[in-house]
Amino acid sequence: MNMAEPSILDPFRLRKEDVNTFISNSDNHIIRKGKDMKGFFQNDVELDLVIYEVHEIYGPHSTDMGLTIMKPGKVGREYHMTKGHFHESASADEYYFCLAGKGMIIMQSAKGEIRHLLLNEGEGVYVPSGWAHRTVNVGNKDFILLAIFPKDAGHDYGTIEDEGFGVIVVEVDGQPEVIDNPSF
Ligand code: S6P
Ligand code: ZN
Repeated sequence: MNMAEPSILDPFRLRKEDVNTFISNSDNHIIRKGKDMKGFFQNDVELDLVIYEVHEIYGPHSTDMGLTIMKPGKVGREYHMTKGHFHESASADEYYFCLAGKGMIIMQSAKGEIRHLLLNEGEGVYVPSGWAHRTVNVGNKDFILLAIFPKDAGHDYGTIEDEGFGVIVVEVDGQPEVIDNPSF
């Protein structure tokens, strides 16, 4: 996260129709392409393929927000997914709300416990502190996810980049299935 000044926000309602308002107020824009995710999927990924984008708004006080927009698609049998991370701060938990599409949140604790939750439009998920989290677009349209997290959360990408999650999400007969990660 860079050190840009926090934006001061007026009260606002965020629906899927308001995504462009969020984007035009964002303080930081991240684009993750295949070349940023080498080694994350079981198969090789096309280097210039945009997998997802994140628009962040730095709140003026204790929280920041991230809006993740994930393109539908697969790399081999695996659905598009985020890199996934632990938070650097041991106490940083997070709330996710699905504004559009259909996704799955994979969570894994430092002890190795694994949970996966399906998220449809209008549904939310609580990510407790100490759990790594990854988002997977298991639908056939953009998956749009709002995240709210403490300013000091930080991202520890290294652990997941090195070890991965214990499960992957693949398409089987047109449906998402969570299976053991053969590379874990
Ligand atoms: C931040 C929050 C999200 C992710 C975003 C992209 O704590 O969990 O905003 O940053 O979904 O995922 P990743 O793993 O590339 O940061
Ligand atoms: Zn997070």
